[in-house]
Amino acid sequence: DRYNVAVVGATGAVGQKIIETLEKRNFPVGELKLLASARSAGQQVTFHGQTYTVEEARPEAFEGIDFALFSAGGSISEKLAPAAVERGAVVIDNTSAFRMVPEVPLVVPEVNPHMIGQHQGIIANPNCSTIQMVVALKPLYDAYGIERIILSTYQAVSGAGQNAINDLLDQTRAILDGKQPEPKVLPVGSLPKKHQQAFNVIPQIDAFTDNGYTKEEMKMVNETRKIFGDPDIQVTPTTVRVPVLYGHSESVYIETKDAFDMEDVVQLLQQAPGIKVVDNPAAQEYPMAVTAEGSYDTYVGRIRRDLFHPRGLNLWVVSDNVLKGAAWNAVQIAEYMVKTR
Ligand code: A2P
Ligand code: 11C
Repeated sequence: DRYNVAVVGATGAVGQKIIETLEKRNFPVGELKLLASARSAGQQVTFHGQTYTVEEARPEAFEGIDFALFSAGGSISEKLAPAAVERGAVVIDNTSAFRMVPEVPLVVPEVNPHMIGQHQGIIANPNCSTIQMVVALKPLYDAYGIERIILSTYQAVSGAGQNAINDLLDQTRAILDGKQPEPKVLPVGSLPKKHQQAFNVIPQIDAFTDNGYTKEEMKMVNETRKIFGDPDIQVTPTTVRVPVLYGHSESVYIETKDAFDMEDVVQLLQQAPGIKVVDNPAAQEYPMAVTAEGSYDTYVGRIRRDLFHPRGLNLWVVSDNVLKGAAWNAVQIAEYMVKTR
């Protein structure tokens, strides 16, 4: 069986990786539609040696499509996802548009694949920084329960799209040439004030909400609770942008409900799907952004018990934000649906 697939946002940082992932995984693609804004209509993309032409995303483009993978921003999903569903497609949406809608499953296949079957046309892909954290915490959640999570992120610019990648490279080049960089994108593309990202760390990802936390931080709170189906987990996040192109890193501290043994913790992590443990301090081995770049796995290292809290545990969690954090998680959901139908 073959499936007709539409990629919405095909020219973007995530869209390009979706196409690459479909190809690498040999996903049974029948017809392939590459959709973006009118600006890129006509652009050509190669897939399995064949040339495809990018088209403008319009409701009619979803005629006959089985899977529509969206990553063109929330407003495009709000407008076009219902049009795709009406035409019989299953939408796997990378944006935040539908994540917190109660009827929409918010899925990470390693954590809550059982939710996929409950979809009513739309399945939401969580935020990249949430995905890698819940993959790492899932085996520990199941074994010991988790009472609270305190975390800080070190996020790559690719999370903010292709323009943010280009701008970090431009800024870096300008500074190396002894020029003053002119920041154009970060911290928030849609807000007028910009900060230098090259050689700098910015403690703001997305806009601030009324409670002093950013939208990115509130995604980590709300999405984590929804994915675990546990409204009581306490999550306190600080999300930060660093001058890295690909790969989000996270310092994650948890307090479990039940007591744990450190050897068991390491073994549970080693055996869990989607996780690679890299944790050998004596050899200076631990996950880094460059370790994860290009990989589908979530890397965990620096595993150590808190010095004071008996049920406190520290982890360092790294994953490729555009792969497991977006493109791969979306294709993985589609693969799961194909396998279980
Ligand atoms: P385009 O390249 O034509 O602007 P990124 O996250 O890297 O910024 O990518 C965003 C993706 O969303 C791009 O593929 C972009 O296409 C697409 N996009 C932006 N605006 C629209 C729109 N109005 N309709 C369809 N796709 C859009
Ligand atoms: C970032 N996590 O790294 C953000 C981007 O909700 O899918 C992810 C936006 C989203 O900038």
